Amino acid sequence: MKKFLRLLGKFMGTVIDAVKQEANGCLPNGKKVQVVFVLGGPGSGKGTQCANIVEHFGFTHLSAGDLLRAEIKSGSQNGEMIQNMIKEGKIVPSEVTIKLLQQAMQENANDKFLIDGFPRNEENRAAFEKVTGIIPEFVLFFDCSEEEMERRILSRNQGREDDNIETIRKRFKVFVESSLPVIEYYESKEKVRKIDAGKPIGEVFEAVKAVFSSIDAKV
Ligand code: UP5
Ligand code: MG
Repeated sequence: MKKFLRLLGKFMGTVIDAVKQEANGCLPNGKKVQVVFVLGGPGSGKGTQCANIVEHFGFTHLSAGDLLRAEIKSGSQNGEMIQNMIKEGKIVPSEVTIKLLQQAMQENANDKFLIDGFPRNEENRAAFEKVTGIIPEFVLFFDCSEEEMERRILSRNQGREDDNIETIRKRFKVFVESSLPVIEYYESKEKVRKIDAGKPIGEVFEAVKAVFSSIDAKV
């Protein structure tokens, strides 16, 4: 009986290692990281909730949009192209965004990352997986009506060039046509944790906390 239990324990350990391996990946410098993708429409509250998650669960927040905006400001040779794409609500080529995300993960001492606003289309998703080998632990999806997202963005006042009604409509269209299929893909892999993001910030975070706490309990 003891021998059987020992063997069972060993087997379970191997299974757990395999599962962990599947949800992780390596960066070019060999660093192993754990990644959660945070997805949802424009203004659904990704950035707001990521700030809360960082405080409570020790992740580092990487907003793909913020990294691209920083790239424009840095005067990089891609800056003008990125700026034009963002103004039109279009998706910047994968290689640009993936390079920025990879660099940010390598430069940061943490090994747990929230990647906010990426992948935005199937090509982003497949390219990231191919280049980095990283499979997300899970995908947090903030589900919110367009009416509410529009209201939030229009009252945000952060001076973002894409926060005007014309670009907002384009961003919504790109989200439905290109980004929702990514969420459907992860749904088929049972990786999506869907949150009702139309509620007040505190209530949304309660739901988010429940997701992260159950992960913590498993580790
Ligand atoms: N707010 C938040 N939660 C609230 C709540 N529950 N109740 C009431 N108000 C709430 O929130 C938006 C506003 O709503 C804030 O004022 C907040 O206080 C309030 P925020 O947390 O900022 O929402 P978020 O989902 O982060 O909205 P954001 O506008 O940043 O989302 P987008 O996905 O549109 O923007 P992102 O920066 O990710 O991308 C911008 C552009 O960059 C894209 O359109 C694209 O052109 C380009 N891009 C790429 O090409 N590739 C990428 O990988 C990423 C971006
Ligand atoms: Mg944001």
